[in-house]
Amino acid sequence: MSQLTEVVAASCMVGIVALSAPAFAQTTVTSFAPFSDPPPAGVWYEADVRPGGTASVANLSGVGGNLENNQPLPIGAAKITTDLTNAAKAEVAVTNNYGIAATIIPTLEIGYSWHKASNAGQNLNSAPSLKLTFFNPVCDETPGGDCFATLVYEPYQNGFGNFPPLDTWLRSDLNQTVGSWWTTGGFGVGNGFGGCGDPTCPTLAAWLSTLTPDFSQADLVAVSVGVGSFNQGQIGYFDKVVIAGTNANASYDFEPAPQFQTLGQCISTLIADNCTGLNGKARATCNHEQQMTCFDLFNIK
Ligand SMILES: [Ca+2]
Repeated sequence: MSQLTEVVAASCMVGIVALSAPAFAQTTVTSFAPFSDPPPAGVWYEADVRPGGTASVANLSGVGGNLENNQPLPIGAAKITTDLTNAAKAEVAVTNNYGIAATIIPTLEIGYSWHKASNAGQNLNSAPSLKLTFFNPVCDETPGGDCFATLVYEPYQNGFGNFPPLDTWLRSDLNQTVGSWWTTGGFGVGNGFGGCGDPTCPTLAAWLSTLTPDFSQADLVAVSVGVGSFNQGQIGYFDKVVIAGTNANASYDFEPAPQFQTLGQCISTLIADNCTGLNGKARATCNHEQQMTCFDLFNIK
């Protein structure tokens, strides 16, 4: 048994790893749960998938090009699509008790990698957008307030050009001053319907200082990624969603379902392949993510 294999074997057996440990664990997501209300915390689910829209986890092995070779976390990614109808929409989300706006916006670090694929007849502006939904269960906004608002980050409004690059993995890492967001309305401001009435939408810090005090006490309850509606012909991919600076930090890697029937089979493969067998890319050493892959796949913490 090589020294490396011993390290891997020992790590797998005890589940404790000292190599390049990230600030928090990476979670592997192999599918989207069906819609439910309320959804289980921490579970990615089909928050709003309408006719003509699809949400799945794609295996990118063998597709070639930038999509396969530059993906942030091989071998798979989330895939969201719309057909050539305005009604089509595909939005997936994860919910949790992330904390209230006043507390977490100053510390929030949120990012995702996204890819907009070529598709004849598609809307060329849109790309997978990132959404933050805030809800204040005790406020009483009038008039028209429901104490609920979703802030939407659109790549085409954020420095990627009016027509974001096609067939290229790109990444957006956002915080209170990096990234601008339009609002679906609430907390004293009407629905922006995709715009802001201004070339630049407000940052999160700006929203925190301009919306009503009820917003500052609202909980961030959901993080979503979506395409549509009124964005026809989208083939969007996303991966490596990182949510930090909240009460429920997480990093998500979207991967096809494992071909392993048992945890032992998974670990055996990991060891036999010197860590290369689980994600399709050779690496010099087994890093933390690789070592935790089997445990994540079988939901063993
Ligand atoms: Ca992945």
